[in-house]
Amino acid sequence: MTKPTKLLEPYQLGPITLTNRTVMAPLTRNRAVEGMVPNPLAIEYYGQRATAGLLITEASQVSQQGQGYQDTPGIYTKEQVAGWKKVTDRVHKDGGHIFIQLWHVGRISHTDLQKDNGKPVAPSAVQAKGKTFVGGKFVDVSEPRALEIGEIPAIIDSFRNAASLAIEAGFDGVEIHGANGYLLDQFAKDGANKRTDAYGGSIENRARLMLEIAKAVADQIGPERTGIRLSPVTPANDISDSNPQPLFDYIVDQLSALKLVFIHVIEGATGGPRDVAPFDYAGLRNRFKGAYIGNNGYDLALAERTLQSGAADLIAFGKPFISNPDLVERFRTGAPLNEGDKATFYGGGEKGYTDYPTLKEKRQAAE
Ligand code: 8OZ
Repeated sequence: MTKPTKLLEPYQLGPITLTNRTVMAPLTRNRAVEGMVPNPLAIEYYGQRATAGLLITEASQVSQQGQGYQDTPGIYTKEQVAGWKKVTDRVHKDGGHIFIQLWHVGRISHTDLQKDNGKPVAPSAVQAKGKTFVGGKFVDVSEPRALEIGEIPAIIDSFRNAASLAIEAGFDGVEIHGANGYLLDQFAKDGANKRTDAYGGSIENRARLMLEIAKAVADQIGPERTGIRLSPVTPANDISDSNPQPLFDYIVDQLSALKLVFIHVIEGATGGPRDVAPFDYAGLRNRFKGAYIGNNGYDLALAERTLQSGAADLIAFGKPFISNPDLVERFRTGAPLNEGDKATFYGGGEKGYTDYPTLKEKRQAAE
């Protein structure tokens, strides 16, 4: 059995002291209520997991245009801010820290979710091969339209505004969703970006939107409260790039110059093999002055080994945190983990959300 030592050490992340080096990865759960307000059950759900060093919320759209699946929460209305405030209050009361993930899906959306049933927006009018979940079923994503260059400032504003609302809602900071084939990843990668203006073509041009948003958010709430998630080689949501290494080397150099507090890197294929394509993650880590959060398929042994080797500062766990609210305690004691129930990952209520037992509850139930 691996005895974690480094994983359970505190870590200073900008102005906040994390009690350990585990991060709860952002996890889409599709349980938002009317007005895309977080479900009141989210208070209990995140509260139960407050022993993670850092919680990162499920991806939360910065505008209606940025939504791509049914019942994902937003961070653009006062009702949403009020809903999130209850979540952050609980997590802080329970001794945890929490960032919100700011999301714009770009072309991974459906006309049913868009204003006046319009087309989703994207760098270019290229439909992704993939599905989204709307109206209770999986359907093909819609054909998008290319954003006009004049619309880009409003997209940047929507992230700046969401970041400001996040602080109002009591979050310790934000993670910009730059990964998994959503808008910022679509702009960055040449499989989806066919533009010929200042936002397409060269690496500098394709990275521009992600970096302008990172700068706008950091200027608004402070770089020490701004992180970003990246997925250099994932094929998720039909995204691809012909040469990701120089692209992400450039992006990370720029993010480092902006003094972002962390990069959160999905190593390999999201939720799949870590070795899907050759990529030098250590190179990214060495270029970046802030914290490196490693993610994707880590178990306790790999997490501890990675931290010990210095290849990462923090490790994010996704699915293990769905089914183990007391994941950190289980790691500390070497206890077995609960299995997750895939049928309740997306949508629904308490079942598979707030009802996974802690070790203590399991023991009490057995008595
Ligand atoms: C699972 C289902 C829907 C969205 C991501 C936000 O992959 C997501 C997501 C995950 O980053």
